Amino acid sequence: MTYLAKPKLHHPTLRGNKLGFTRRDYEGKVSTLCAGCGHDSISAAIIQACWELDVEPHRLAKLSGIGCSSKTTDYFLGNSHGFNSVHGRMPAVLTGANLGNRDLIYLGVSGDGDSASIGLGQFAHLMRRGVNMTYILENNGVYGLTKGQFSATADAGSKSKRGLANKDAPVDTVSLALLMGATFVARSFSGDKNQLVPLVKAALAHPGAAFIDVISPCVAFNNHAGSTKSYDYVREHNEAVNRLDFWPSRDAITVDYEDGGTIEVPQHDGSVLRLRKVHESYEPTERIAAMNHLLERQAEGEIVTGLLYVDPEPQDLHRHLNTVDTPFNALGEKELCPGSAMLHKINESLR
Ligand SMILES: Cc1ncc(C[n+]2csc(CCOP(=O)(O)OP(=O)(O)O)c2C)c(N)n1
Ligand code: SF4
Ligand SMILES: [Mg+2]
Repeated sequence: MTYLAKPKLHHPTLRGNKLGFTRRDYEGKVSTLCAGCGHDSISAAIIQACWELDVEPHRLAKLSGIGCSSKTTDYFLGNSHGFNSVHGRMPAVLTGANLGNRDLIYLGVSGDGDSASIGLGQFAHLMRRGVNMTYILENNGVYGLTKGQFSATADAGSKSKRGLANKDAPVDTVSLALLMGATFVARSFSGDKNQLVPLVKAALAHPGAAFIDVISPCVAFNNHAGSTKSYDYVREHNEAVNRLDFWPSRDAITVDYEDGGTIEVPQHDGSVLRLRKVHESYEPTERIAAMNHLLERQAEGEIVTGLLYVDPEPQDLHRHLNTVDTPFNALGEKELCPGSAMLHKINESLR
């Protein structure tokens, strides 16, 4: 299939967004993943979210590591910047790119092997530094690309395709992201487009470290009875804490919910998150409450999904470092090399 180029023709009735682009303009190459792989549904959600948000493709940079999940950046946003890095090293490359040009929208895509094994340290530091980006972890509990070994996110007791039970405790990337200081933390399911698309939109608009763990079944190696990352298992154990709507600006709010409590979280840029609570007591702006809820429900065997935590006043790496508003890559030699007198002054101030 890979040698078949996608046709570029669009049906004349396809609707355009504010920029005049159709949804197809946000697609990438033909996917080479297994038919039914959850990762393809996540790519479709990213395409939909970027189209609905009117993202200018040249303003977005997508970065990934290694794995079936990390290959997906080739299958969406074919007109955006892209960098497929090495295994577990996407966070460092993304951080460097973000420091060099703060004006782009950064989207990191990774797998559970890429993030929770070889890349665990990088993952933790990306979150604690508050790098302004959206990190989507396509979580299937196995190393899909290397033929289905258990990954570090596989639940204890979960069975492999050949019937062996996993004995090790899992790394819960959502708990870890909360602990490390990410300012937007969510979990979703590749099979729930209605939940996932607004989450991706809200994460892309969030001016800080946004993390979405998406359970994404591997149909080749982890979709059997006994697996806790199969389509059937996730459908049966999925407990949404809330349903999210995202408005890019305050003026556009037209919908009012009738049932269940709602909470509105205004963002810095004037956009608004509106959450319909499924669990009345759930408070998404309290980090400790989010961690407690997650652990309590996990103990009951539930997979909690939805927007679990958001900080309406996030700070990012550039704020921490007090960098100038102009992206570094747009500064000239004069600003970057202010001369030996200035260097001397800086050195003196540090003595
Ligand atoms: C340094 C290094 N070690 C090991 C590998 C082999 N390898 C390739 S992909 C992968 C795991 C991918 O798993 P995951 O990130 O969960 O992606 P998935 O294929 O499941 O989407 C491994 C171990 C590698 N490419 N590079
Ligand atoms: S091996 Fe698994 S993760 Fe990889 S493409 Fe196939 S179904 Fe998807
Ligand atoms: Mg995986």
